[in-house]
Amino acid sequence: MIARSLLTGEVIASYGRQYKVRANQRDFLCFTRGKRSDIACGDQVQIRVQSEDQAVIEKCLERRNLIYRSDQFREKLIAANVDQIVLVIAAEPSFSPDLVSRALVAAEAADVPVLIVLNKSELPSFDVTRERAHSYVELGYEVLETSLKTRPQEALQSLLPSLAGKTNVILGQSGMGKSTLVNLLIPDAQVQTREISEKLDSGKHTTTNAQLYQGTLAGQMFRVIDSPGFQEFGLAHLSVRELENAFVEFRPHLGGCRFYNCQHLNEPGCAVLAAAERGDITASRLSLYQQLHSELKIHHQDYE
Ligand SMILES: Nc1nc2c(ncn2[C@@H]2O[C@H](COP(=O)(O)OP(=O)(O)O)[C@@H](O)[C@H]2O)c(=O)[nH]1
Ligand SMILES: [Mg+2]
Ligand SMILES: [Zn+2]
Repeated sequence: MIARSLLTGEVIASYGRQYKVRANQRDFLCFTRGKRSDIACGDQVQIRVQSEDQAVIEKCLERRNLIYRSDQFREKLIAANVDQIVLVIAAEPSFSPDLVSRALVAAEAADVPVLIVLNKSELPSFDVTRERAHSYVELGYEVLETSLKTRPQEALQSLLPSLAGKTNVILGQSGMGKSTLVNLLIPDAQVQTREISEKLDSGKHTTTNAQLYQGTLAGQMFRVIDSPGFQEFGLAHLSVRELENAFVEFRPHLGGCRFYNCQHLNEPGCAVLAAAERGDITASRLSLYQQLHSELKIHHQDYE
């Protein structure tokens, strides 16, 4: 590899401000120039080769989509250019409906389909979980039940058709079974992780933000991006417009409000509030919308 040459590659792992980029079937440990940290696992980037295994990211190419969380102060990029979000939830530890709903809103805002995996189906408390998750089915989301630990082969059979041929990013709170799922889908995941982190400077211990794995099962190719579990899921970066559209069941009512810039909080003649009044929108979803609205960075509606 000629030093200083420019290559295009894909970010296959991110560790804070360091990245692993695969270009021309080789892996490079990459840094960004300056303080730039707006690069995500799955991004296509242009790198300038510095040595046999190091390079600098010069440019991030245009993304198809970006999954990220944010609060008032910072943004946490999760993954870019994905085909599907696999949201893992379980009976124990019990999942937070608030976090799940926020992840669903993030998915809709990025226009990425979601597959919900209800894991630990063999546990006695599973019936309660299924009931609590029923609202997602009603919203139209695909929900699959698995017991990744006790019935892995069965889980694979039901999951594979939905994952094959796609780049899937796995999201969920910790303890739900994300790593169990990655290890089941990618039997050599630990080897891939080791290979990727080998060249990282061992003196500076870094945590992995996200990592992309490639797998083949039953002749089907797919990719999986593993991400750390989250305890919070802020969406402060959305506009009001993006937020209202991210609630799938709001969509038929948007445009029916008396005021063109209605924010569906307490305005007279609001079609969303009227739908909630009739029970077409649940109280918990409306209150999540209003909570997220209060957390937005920009509160004005940008209509052109
Ligand atoms: N009972 C039960 N435990 C499971 C199942 N799948 C995973 N686990 C366990 O749940 C714990 C958390 O799993 P892990 O994959 O590390 O979750 P993560 O934090 O989301 O990555 C581990 O002890 C797993 O063995 C399941 O289907 N049933
Ligand atoms: Mg894990
Ligand atoms: Zn309204």
